Amino acid sequence: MINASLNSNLLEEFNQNGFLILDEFIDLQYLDKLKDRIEPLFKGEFETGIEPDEWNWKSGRDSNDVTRQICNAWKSDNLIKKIVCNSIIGECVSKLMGWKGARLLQDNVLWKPPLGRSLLFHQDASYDDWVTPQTMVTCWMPLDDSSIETGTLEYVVGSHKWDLCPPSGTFHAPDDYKKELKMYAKNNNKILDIVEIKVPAGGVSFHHGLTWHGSGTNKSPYHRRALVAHCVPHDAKFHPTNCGGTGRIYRKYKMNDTDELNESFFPILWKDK
Ligand SMILES: O=C(O)CCC(=O)C(=O)O
Repeated sequence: MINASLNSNLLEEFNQNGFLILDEFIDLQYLDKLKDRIEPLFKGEFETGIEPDEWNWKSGRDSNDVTRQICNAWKSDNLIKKIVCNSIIGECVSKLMGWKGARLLQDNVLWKPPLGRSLLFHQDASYDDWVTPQTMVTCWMPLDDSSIETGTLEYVVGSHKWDLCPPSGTFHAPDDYKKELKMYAKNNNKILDIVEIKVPAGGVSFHHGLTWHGSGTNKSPYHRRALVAHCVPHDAKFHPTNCGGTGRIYRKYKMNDTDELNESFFPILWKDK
């Protein structure tokens, strides 16, 4: 279903740039089936009967020109679960980050329709201060060919070597999706080297949790859909007190008398033997 092998050159590329693109990752035979799952999800049709944790857009209720996002569709749909909970993702992200294992903290289904607006430049790890260690790596899997015209993901090359900057600004459809990034760069004397990535459907881009990234408006007549797995080390725990970022939603999964991230809500994808 997913195939990848990472060699030392690819690991070096990730360490150098803060991201790594592979043109082939998900078997192409699954792409149409995966795309077919997306519209029903945004209509509230859930195969497992379980509602996802976050859901910013509903068919018929919300404006058409925003990027549609669902968080934790794996709980609602078994095919999406097979992708975002795949052990190959866990093994790849562990190797990239030098971890002994990886756990899914959260997935995203992203659907940017024609004229779908931008997503704010941010660092993924800045949203997970409720987890310790506060780190992350993201596996971004486009289901459609992505390019500058379709509002692809944009990275600031090398920004994974910068400090963590707390989240600020509107995430969905901000007036200027680079505003916070430009402010951070100005205040910290950073030079911005931004690349708009081109990844074919079925490929993957991994990025470090500190890598600044965002995406512009879809100016093409085509839909731009992606599945995303946000991963943390397998032995990450709930932070004892922090509940900022997305913690206001996910701390409800903390069990009594333990800081462990429970396997039922944050599945382990892969562990070194
Ligand atoms: O697909 C996008 O436009 C943004 C995705 C993103 O922010 C992420 O995967 O961390």
